Amino acid sequence: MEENYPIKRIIDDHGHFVDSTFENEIDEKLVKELYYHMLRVRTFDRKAINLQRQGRLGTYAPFEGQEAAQVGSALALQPDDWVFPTYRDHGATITFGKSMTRTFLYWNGRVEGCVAPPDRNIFPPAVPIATQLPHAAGAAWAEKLKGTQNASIAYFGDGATSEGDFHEGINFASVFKVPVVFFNQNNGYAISVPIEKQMNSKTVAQKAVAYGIPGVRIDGNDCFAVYFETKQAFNHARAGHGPTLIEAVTWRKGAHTTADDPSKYRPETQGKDIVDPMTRLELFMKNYGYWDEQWIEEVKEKTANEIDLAVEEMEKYPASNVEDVFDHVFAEMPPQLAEQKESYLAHLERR
Ligand SMILES: Cc1ncc(C[n+]2csc(CCOP(=O)(O)OP(=O)(O)O)c2C)c(N)n1
Ligand SMILES: [Mg+2]
Repeated sequence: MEENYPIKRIIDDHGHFVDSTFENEIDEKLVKELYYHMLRVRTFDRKAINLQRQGRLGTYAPFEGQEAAQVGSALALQPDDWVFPTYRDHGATITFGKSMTRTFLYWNGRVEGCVAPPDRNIFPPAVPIATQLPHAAGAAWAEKLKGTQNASIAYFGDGATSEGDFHEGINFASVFKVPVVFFNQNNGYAISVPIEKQMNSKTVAQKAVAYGIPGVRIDGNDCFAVYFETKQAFNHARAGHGPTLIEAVTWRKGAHTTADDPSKYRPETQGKDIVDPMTRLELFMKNYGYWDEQWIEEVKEKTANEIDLAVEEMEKYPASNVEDVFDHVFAEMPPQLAEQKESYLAHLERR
């Protein structure tokens, strides 16, 4: 089965073309767009970890190492598409247009952090694993019934493929032939569980066979492979041919969250041979004459200023309020929940 799903690459680890299919579509605009967004979200990610360490942000889920997968796929979307992210996909949502301020607010436990800009269809991050797949299929179905060209993308991890919602979402999307892209980031682990203990299939992509839809396995650290394969999957969806399952093979460089210590379960040397996605793009830019020192300095400065401003904005909000956890679930609070809220507030009072 693994042989049927070779990992597709456009550039190699040294930033040289290995597949020329899309060579004519790779120009300065696209290269700089990919680099700019990858740099921007990586800087955001590192800042968020620092803020958490300083006690200025709550628990945070970092995505360093997955920038090519998240940015490459987000840039393949059209503005009216729907995005269903997990707690690790803020690289994708920020690229698609979610504000950095609101993304910080989410990690500070503020409900405002779940709000997307009015001109972008971005759902709040799904923390319950795989629950966003049926939602993505449903939104795509609605677009199909309305007769639009809009599609949806569901982001999810390798661990999510063990959940019932993964199968329900993909089966439904396949049966109703709805325009959705199931974008898997296989980063090797579901918290401390390595993929070999998660499943007996050798790839995630091969699971597409069971639903009669295309399955594609790509190098998730090659931003070009991600961008062009996601675009193809969207073209397929918009043309009325239904969903695609994409497996982007990548690597989570850091911890599962800031509350996790990967040295407890990941061998020290594991992943050290994987070339960082930004390094690969930098090498490509140097190899093919796209490297522009002055422009790089400009985007670094622009990004640093943007992030400082977002932190400032975030810190103007009041601290998170535990009552929000109870207050925003139902339009009218059921008695059991009211009781739980009261009892929890009394507990805090006693403490
Ligand atoms: C339904 C459900 N079960 C368990 C958890 C606890 N949990 C949080 S993250 C996670 C691992 C998910 O791994 P994966 O899908 O590979 O995504 P990654 O974190 O690697 O991006 C688990 C089990 C949860 N959030 N929801
Ligand atoms: Mg994972």
